[in-house]
Amino acid sequence: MNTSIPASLAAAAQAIDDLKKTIHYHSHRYYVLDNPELSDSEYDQLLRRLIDVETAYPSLITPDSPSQRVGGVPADGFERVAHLTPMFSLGNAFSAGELSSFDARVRSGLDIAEVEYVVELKIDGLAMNLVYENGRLTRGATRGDGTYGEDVTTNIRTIRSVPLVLQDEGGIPPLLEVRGEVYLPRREFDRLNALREKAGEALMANPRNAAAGSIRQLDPKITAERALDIFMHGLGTEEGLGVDTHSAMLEKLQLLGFKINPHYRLFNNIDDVAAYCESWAEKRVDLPYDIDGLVVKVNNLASQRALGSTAKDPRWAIAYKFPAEQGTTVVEDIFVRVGRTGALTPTAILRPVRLAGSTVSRATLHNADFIEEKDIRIGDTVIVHKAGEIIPEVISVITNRRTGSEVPFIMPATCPECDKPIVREPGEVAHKCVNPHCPALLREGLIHFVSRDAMNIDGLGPAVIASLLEAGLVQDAADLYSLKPEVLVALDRMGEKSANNLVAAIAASKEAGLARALFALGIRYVGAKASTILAQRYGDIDKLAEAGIEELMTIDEIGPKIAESAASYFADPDNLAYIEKLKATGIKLTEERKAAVSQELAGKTFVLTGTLSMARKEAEALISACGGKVSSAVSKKTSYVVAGTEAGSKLDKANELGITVLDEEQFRALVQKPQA
Ligand code: 3B8
Repeated sequence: MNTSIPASLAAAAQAIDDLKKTIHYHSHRYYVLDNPELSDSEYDQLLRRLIDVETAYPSLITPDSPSQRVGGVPADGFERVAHLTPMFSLGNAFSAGELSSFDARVRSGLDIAEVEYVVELKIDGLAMNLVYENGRLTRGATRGDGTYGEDVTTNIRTIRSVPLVLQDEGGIPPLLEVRGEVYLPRREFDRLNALREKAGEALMANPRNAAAGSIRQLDPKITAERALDIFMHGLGTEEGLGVDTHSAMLEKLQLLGFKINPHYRLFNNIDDVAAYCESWAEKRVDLPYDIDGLVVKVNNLASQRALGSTAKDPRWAIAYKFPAEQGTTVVEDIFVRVGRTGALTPTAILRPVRLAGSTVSRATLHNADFIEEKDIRIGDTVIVHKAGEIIPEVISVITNRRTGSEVPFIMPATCPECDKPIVREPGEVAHKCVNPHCPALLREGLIHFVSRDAMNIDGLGPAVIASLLEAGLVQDAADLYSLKPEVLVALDRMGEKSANNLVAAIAASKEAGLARALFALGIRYVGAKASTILAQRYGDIDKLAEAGIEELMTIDEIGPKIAESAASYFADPDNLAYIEKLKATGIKLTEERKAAVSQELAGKTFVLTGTLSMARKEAEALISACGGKVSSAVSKKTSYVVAGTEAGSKLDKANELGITVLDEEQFRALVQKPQA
């Protein structure tokens, strides 16, 4: 290899171009195909040579150069960026039966008897969205809230199996948004943790957390040192890819230079899908990376589009999760947390144990009754249970392991945060701090206010909230809206860019709408669902505030507990003053109503059977927009049975009971939805 530095800019440009092409070729063979032609040292020499030439001619360094994989300069924070197409998360199935229900929904939604499914491993990592423009990687972003993610392009470039430039195999798509899962191979996780242990640093809980932590490093050099990897498995916006099935898309992505997980399979019926999923429950331990289940997808892309998505998940894909796992460990301590309502929640600190693919080191103990009933003591050996992402639970104590040195837990008599006495109202399970000025209430209330299902403000984690409170910058959530970047930068670990991003995120949340704002208020029993129903019904917080308890009780799905709690919240002048303060910040406390809510079908119960040309969820939404309810079984109380094609036993039952049966056309007329 020529090792002299080119004498002219033009010669250097040519040399760099040749080197880049050669290195791209070999790096794809090495990192994606796992089939290198060069030894490691030969490859390193090429890279060294490229860096030498680029160092002599820095103006020729481009972001797609393989030299940039070692990481650039540390960032101040991550920019919030919009995905071209939103990224959804997947609904879960925990059994073959739940897969069958998914299959039934898919077939009824598509109105076809047989569906082709593709089944992939569900890599337990971090969802990533990559954008290629004219074949060049221009952006890598985390999933974030699905609409906006964090721009982590510099860190993504350090992952060797991410192509910086696509391979031209019969045409480069002008625009390609691809999705994948970044993960840390188990060996690499063990290696990093061994290093940490030696250095006396805290260990990382599991490969997924380690991958997430590595991607969110502000210093890309640290990311580059960790052998992250990625499997691509999906599409966002694209132009010119020219595929019509998911499996053809995977093959196409592979030709373009992406790494695809090889264990995907096609099936024509759900029983075979379930058998394949179940076969991985044991085989997965032999994989060099963690999976937390499998993903079942409708293979045909047009069918995927036809099925569409609910507010949260696609209707054309589902995650099959392995059944929960149990294990034994030791309760090392029990501590008490004060929640948003003042309720004390005892939490067990466990000796870390690996369950269902992650390390468990805490379990909720709910309340004093739970602890007493199970007789859980500090020092006990216990059986813990974990299912999916659900918080681990203590199932039982192995009493014959007791040594006599175990210490029973006693609920503190005073609040661990404000020292005021703890009370337990008769008939209530929770011990509570009833001090309205307890700092925990405000802190936890703010954490709830900014959380994902509430105002969804990115960059306002518990640590930042704690610093804001400590610095006396906020007295309530409304104060968040007058924070200025100049003030925020004075906080611990807050750079200028993060401060600007945070102020922008807070401002953006003003548009979240009434449903979220209502949920954010944290009115007791008024959860995300009730908030949506109330927002749809009233469209404006002032109208809601005027509705008394009797009126609220007439709303379907709003029970007496919710109605009472909401009515008494809006009867309190302090709360009304607080709402005026929120309004003054510019927060939108109104909501456009999805459908003109005629209450024509109030009190009517519908049963849907057979196949309709609209998705079942859409039919359900139309019914509920008109005030009706949907039930799954036909009874004397059913008002209407809507029968599509191939309606079965429910139609027979309806005829037997003399219930009005509607065909699709009659149904559409009733809910005022003409055929599209
Ligand atoms: C739709 C399809 C989310 C996912 C998806 O290996 C959607 O497909 C998704 F809304 O999250 N972790 C995969 C994996 C994840 C997803 C997916 N496919 N193989 C994964």
